[in-house]
Amino acid sequence: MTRLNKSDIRHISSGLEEYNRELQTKTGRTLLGIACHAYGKNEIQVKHRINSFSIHVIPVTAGQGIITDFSETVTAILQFLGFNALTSDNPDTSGIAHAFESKADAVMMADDKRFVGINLNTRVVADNSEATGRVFASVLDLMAGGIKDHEVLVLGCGLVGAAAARTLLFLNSRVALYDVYPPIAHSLKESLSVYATFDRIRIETDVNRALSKDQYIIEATPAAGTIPDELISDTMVVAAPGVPLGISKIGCQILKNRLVHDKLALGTAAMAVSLLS
Ligand code: 2YH
Repeated sequence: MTRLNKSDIRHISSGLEEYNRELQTKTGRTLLGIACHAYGKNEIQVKHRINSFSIHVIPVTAGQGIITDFSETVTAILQFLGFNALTSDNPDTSGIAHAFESKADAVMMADDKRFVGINLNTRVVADNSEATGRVFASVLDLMAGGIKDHEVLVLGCGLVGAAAARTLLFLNSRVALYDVYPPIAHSLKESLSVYATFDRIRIETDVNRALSKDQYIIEATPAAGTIPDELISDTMVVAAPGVPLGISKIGCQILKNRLVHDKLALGTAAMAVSLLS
């Protein structure tokens, strides 16, 4: 599981306006619009509610401890969307207690294993891996103008790739699953069989062949260089939640508006929208 570091998040807050414009160009929707699309929510109704929905972001010192600016960046993303968000002055237990005492609607917090949002009224838990996979699958749906009946190559079958694959099946697309550890792809195929018939799910073993054939890609691996420059076609469209990004700088230039990648913003936006009751 990738742990973000200071340099991963340094420019997120100051780049939100620009990223929002970039998303509009690439998908036709804003950061909030994409998160609403992922959860089937009406953006206008959501906009009416978010400024009174209070979220405390609580720094967590457990395990490897606090990542400089992590909580502040999550708060900045939430505020950018219009939520009534703040970074708690108190970490850990004190932060949770203070959130309840001040009647916050939700908390967001991350340790080394999970980044979650919890609605303190409804007890709904939003998991970052799940929300990230779901929102990036929705990005692909928007970029494709509807992903229904298209095959999507899912690179990386961990928690994020699994959530993306599940969402794509809900959107009636077909998925080809690839993981460097084939048993992980096979086990995901088994668990996805409750959502779709097996003819919509296949295992890919030859990733280079698949990359030269498939147009739509979810890049959800924790590795660099998973999509080599020479395999990027003029029609390839990539939604990439993986950190680090599996595409070189040149690859990004080739893909241009056919690539969406970020390290925190879309996943956080999706979590927050899913917490609204
Ligand atoms: O980055 C992480 C974990 N790898 C979970 C990621 C889930 N997709 N956690 C962030 C830790 C933040 C830290 N405890 C803080 O600053 O509060």
